[in-house]
Amino acid sequence: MSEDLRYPIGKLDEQSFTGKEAFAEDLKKTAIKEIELLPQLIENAVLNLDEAQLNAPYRPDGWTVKQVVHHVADSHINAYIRFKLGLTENNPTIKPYEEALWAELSDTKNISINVSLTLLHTLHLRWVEVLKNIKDEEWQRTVFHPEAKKELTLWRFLATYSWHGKHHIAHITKLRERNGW
Ligand code: NI
Repeated sequence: MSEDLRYPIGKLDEQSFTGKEAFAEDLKKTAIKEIELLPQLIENAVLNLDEAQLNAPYRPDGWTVKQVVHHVADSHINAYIRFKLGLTENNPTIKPYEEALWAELSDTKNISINVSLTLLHTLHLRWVEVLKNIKDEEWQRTVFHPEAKKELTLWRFLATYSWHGKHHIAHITKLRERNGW
């Protein structure tokens, strides 16, 4: 079977965690730990890459390594806000965003990935502090996604974002493996 360059760890719904809407302590701890480790793991994934390698697409017509790193920061800023909205308001409508267009803006083009790595380290400190203190029953709190037109639980979001970090790190590590970098 040929390698799936776009979904190297599979899609979210293929992950065993995701179908389980019921709260489980062990799954929660694993997912929060993965989110906690993400900034260090993505930093490790790009270690010693040079400028040309950072500007290489992780797959044909895909984002560059640089865009992937800045995208993870973009996405997780939104994630943090979604959790805080969901914890403090009753089924608030969240704001989808055009991630492909965000990845074309000047900050993604012109700012060093070190800035987004630092941002991820600090952002995840605050985000994980929030996650660790969500009470068992609060995981079933919802936000409303206007494009999917459905209510999504914070529990579902936890699965989504633990997968999301691993998904993008694999884009970078698999690219390095294929190229012997
Ligand atoms: Ni993404």
